[in-house]
Amino acid sequence: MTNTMEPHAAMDDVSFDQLRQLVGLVDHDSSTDPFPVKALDAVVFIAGNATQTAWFYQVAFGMQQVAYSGPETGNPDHKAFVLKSGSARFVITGGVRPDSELLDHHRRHGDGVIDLALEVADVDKCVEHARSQGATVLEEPNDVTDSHGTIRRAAIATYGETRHTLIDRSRYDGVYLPGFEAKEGAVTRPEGAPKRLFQAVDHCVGNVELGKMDYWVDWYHRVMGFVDMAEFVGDDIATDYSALMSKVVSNGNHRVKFPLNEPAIAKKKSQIDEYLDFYGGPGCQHIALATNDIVATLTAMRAAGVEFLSVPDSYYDDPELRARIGNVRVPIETLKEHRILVDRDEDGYLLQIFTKPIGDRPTVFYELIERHGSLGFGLGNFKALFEAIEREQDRRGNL
Ligand code: TYF
Ligand code: FE
Repeated sequence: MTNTMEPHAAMDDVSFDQLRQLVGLVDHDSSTDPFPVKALDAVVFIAGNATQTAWFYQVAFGMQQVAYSGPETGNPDHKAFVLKSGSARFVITGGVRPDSELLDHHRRHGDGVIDLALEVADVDKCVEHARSQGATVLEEPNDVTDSHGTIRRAAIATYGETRHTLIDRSRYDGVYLPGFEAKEGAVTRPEGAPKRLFQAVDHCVGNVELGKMDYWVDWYHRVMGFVDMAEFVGDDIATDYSALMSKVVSNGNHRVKFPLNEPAIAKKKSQIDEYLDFYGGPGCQHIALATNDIVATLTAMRAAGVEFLSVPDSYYDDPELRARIGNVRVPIETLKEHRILVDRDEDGYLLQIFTKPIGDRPTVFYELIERHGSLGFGLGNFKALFEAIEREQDRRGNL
């Protein structure tokens, strides 16, 4: 153990300045923050077969396995694979023993996100504040130690059966957490492949029940000191075409952004209702991955078999879009070829594209996002995007 560790252990070789551009950071004074959050520590998934899902993220998302916990390391209950891409960390877990609680969770919800773990400097302060605001504390602050040092951790409940584990890793220099051993995966990177396909997690979206969006927005304000981000989908857009309402909360410097969706009454079953039905309640709907080369990222993912939503030619041929977008890094013909969406606001522009659901249930999917100054979420694309999502719902037999 040395005390010369990086202040942001999860950052790796992605610098703070790169992150500023990649995920749209703003300046923030955390000294007055009741619940200062440094970063998203990890997105923790449950999978019906973690062994194969970890393989999928290496092959299709270009992630690198760095650590492992399981029966071979003294953890008979479940396996857990730790994967990295830049500052992003995914942990894929799956039950081994038939009586593992993870298997009960999986029976209820299928593959999905069980934990949006947050790196914080002061676990006790955060838990004390959360408790004072009525949050459910699932795990009291406690120390876990191994030869690499000590982690202080706790956990609070958020929407559905999702949790936020809080982790202070400032006194720890191991590869992930005590109980894990450093272990690379067996997948070899193809010759000439990009070093990585994405650099950071941009945002993680939660779907909550009808009428509960404002409750959860207020919960993130009160419990975690999160602030509103400008963009949201209000009643006007909801009733016209989106079939959902959405608001975005973030920590002070926007490093951690959590949009929250609820279903809206529409002609057809809302995509959010479809999620709630198939997931069995509220949960994490999509994770947006920040890339600085969306064309290269999605080309590599498509080659590995990942399927993306498609918008029609008319999206690109619309003179209004062309006028509004102006010049962007990628020629519009290239955007059209790859079906990449583009949006511009007063701060800049962004490029984005969405995968189809990646598992058996129509629940979790991914977004790739390349930001150039824009702090938004692609509001100008909502109509085209939601029509594309509804076409997929129709193919699944939605009324
Ligand atoms: O995160 C967002 O707000 C955008 C748009 O079901 C979006 O990615 C919102 C809801 C949704 C799909 C995409
Ligand atoms: Fe998104």
